[in-house]
Amino acid sequence: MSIINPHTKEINCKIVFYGPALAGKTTSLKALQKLVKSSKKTVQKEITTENRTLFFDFLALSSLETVGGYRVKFQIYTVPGQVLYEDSRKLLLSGVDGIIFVADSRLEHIEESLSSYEELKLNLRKLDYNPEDIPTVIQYNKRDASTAANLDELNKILNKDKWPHVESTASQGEGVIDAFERLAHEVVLSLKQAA
Ligand SMILES: Nc1nc2c(ncn2[C@@H]2O[C@H](COP(=O)(O)OP(=O)(O)OP(=O)(O)O)[C@@H](O)[C@H]2O)c(=O)[nH]1
Ligand SMILES: [Mg+2]
Repeated sequence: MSIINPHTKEINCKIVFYGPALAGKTTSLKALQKLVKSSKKTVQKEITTENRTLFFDFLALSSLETVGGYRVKFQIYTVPGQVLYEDSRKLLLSGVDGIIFVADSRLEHIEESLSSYEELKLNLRKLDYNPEDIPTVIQYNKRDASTAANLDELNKILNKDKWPHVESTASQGEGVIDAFERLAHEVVLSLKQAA
């Protein structure tokens, strides 16, 4: 749920990177931080991370977009993908305005991506959201891997809900900005529709 601050004329939106363990969520957030900074957009940075995410990583970005004279800001979180942290994942979805689902493109990891996606929908429902109402982009990561499945196959298995999808190799910074901009566009659109 976006938070509107009439004093600072800002709308704060919450974006969550969700997906299975080791799919590349933290790598994507770090790449986003680096790339946005180098293209001179406003960034407040604060990433708290271990090699494996234990609770969340966080990045705040200020967009140049305005809605009704209010500047749009994004509070971006990654969930910990390891199976045992399900409670944290659910907690982090509270108040979400948009989701980047980071899937592992490698064929041998497709089951993990699928069960993480099903868990995402279940957790959204538990929080009384209709998953269809939350703008989502599917980011197919690890496109550089030799066992990466082709996009048609991935979409057939993982994207039955037909969300926009983007290919990425987060470890090389490729596709990460695309995925974020795609989602930011959808989130701003839904804010404008609600305004
Ligand atoms: N080959 C390749 N490796 C990647 C890519 N993206 C991330 N990795 C590697 O995959 C591993 C896991 O990446 P993380 O970003 O920590 O994964 P995560 O989804 O945050 O994992 P959790 O925090 O456990 O949920 C690291 O060794 C990354 O360097 C990619 O596009 N290609
Ligand atoms: Mg992580």
